[in-house]
Amino acid sequence: MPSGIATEIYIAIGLIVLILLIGLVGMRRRPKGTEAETAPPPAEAERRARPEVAEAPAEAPPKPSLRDRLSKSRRFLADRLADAFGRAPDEETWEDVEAALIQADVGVEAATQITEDLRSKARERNLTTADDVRALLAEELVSLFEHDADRALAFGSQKPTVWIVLGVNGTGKTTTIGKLAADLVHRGRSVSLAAADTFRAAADEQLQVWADRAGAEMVKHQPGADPGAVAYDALQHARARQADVLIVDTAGRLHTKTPLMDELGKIRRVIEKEGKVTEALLVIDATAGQNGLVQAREFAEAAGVTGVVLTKLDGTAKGGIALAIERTLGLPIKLVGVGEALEDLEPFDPKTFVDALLS
Ligand SMILES: Nc1nc2c(ncn2[C@@H]2O[C@H](COP(=O)(O)OP(=O)(O)OP(=O)(O)O)[C@@H](O)[C@H]2O)c(=O)[nH]1
Ligand SMILES: [Mg+2]
Repeated sequence: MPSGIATEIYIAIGLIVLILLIGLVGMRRRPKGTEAETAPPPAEAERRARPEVAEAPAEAPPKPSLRDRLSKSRRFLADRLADAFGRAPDEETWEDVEAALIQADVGVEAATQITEDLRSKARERNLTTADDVRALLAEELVSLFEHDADRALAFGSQKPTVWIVLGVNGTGKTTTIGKLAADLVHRGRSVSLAAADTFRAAADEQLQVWADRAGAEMVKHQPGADPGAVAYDALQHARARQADVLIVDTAGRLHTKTPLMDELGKIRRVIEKEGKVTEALLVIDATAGQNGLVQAREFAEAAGVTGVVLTKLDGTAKGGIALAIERTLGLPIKLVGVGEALEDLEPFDPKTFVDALLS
C-alpha cells in the first residue's frame, strides 16, 4: 500500500475518533434546563413512585370528641377558674368559683352548695395546688348528678317499643328523633316514625327527611289531623311490619296552652290501649338556660316524662345547666345533642361530661 494513502486513512480515522469524542463531551455538558424539561414534574414523579398511596381516597376525619363539642362551655369555665385557681386558695378563690358556677348556669343553690363543700374539703385535705382543687371540683360536680339513675333507653317486652318525644317548640325534638332512628337502624333495629306534630306547617316533611336519612319508615296524616289518630295508625303500621321501635314526634307549642298537654295525654292513652310507652323523652334546649328549665318543669309534671334529652350543648357556654336540670326536675338526662348531624347524639354519663367540661 503506498504510504500516502495509508497516511490519509490514518488522518480520516483520527478525525472520526475526534468527532466522536467531541460528540460525547457535548452530550455530557447538555444544559440542565433541557434535562428538567424532559423529566416528570416532582409531583408527577412522586405519584408514579407511590401510586397506591397518592391515589388512595382520603380517610374520613375522626368524629370530634365530647370534649371538643363542649369547647364553648369548657373555655368559659376554664377562663374563670384559671383566675380563681391562679393562687393558693383564699376567701376570694371560693367567691370566684361560686360566681363561675352560677355564670355557667349550674344554678345558684347548687353553686353555693358545691363551693361550700369544696372549701371545707380543700381545707380538710390541705389542698393547695390548682390541679388538686380542680380535681376535687370535678368530684363534687359528678357527685351531684343522680348516681343510680337508669340512663339507658327502655325497650318494651313486645314489638314495637314505643317512645314519645316532647318538649317546647324548637328545642330539637324532630332532629333528635332523626338521630335516634339512625342509631337504632345502625344497630340493626327496624324503626317507624309517627308524624304526630300535625300542628306546625311542614313538620311531617321535615320528619320525612330524617326518616329517609336514617333508613326508617314514617306514618303521617293530613296537616291539622288528630295527633292521637296518627299515633294509632303508626302503631298499627309498626305492628304489621314487625318494627322494633316506634318513635312519636309531637308538636312543640308552648306549654302555657293547656290543649298541648291534653294532646300529649291523648297520644299516650291511644298507644297504651294496645301497647306500652316505655320512654317519654323531654327535649330541652341547653342554650335556653334557666328559662328553658322553667318551661320544661311544666312538661315534666304533666306528661309522665321518663328522661331528658339535652340538645345544643355544642352551642352554649353554659353547660352547667345539665346539673340544674337533674337537680330541679329530678329526671335523668339520658342523651345529649351536640350538633346538627345524624351522629351528633351521645349517651349522657356524668363523669365523662364533667371531665369534658373541666379537663
Ligand atoms: N347546634 C345544634 N343544633 C341543634 C341540635 N339539635 C337540634 N338543633 C337545631 O335546632 C333547630 C330546631 O330543631 P327541630 O328538631 O326542628 O326542633 P323541634 O323541637 O322539632 O321544633 P318544633 O317542631 O318546631 O317544635 C334546628 O335548626 C336543628 O338543626 C343540637 O344538638 N345542636
Ligand atoms: Mg319538630
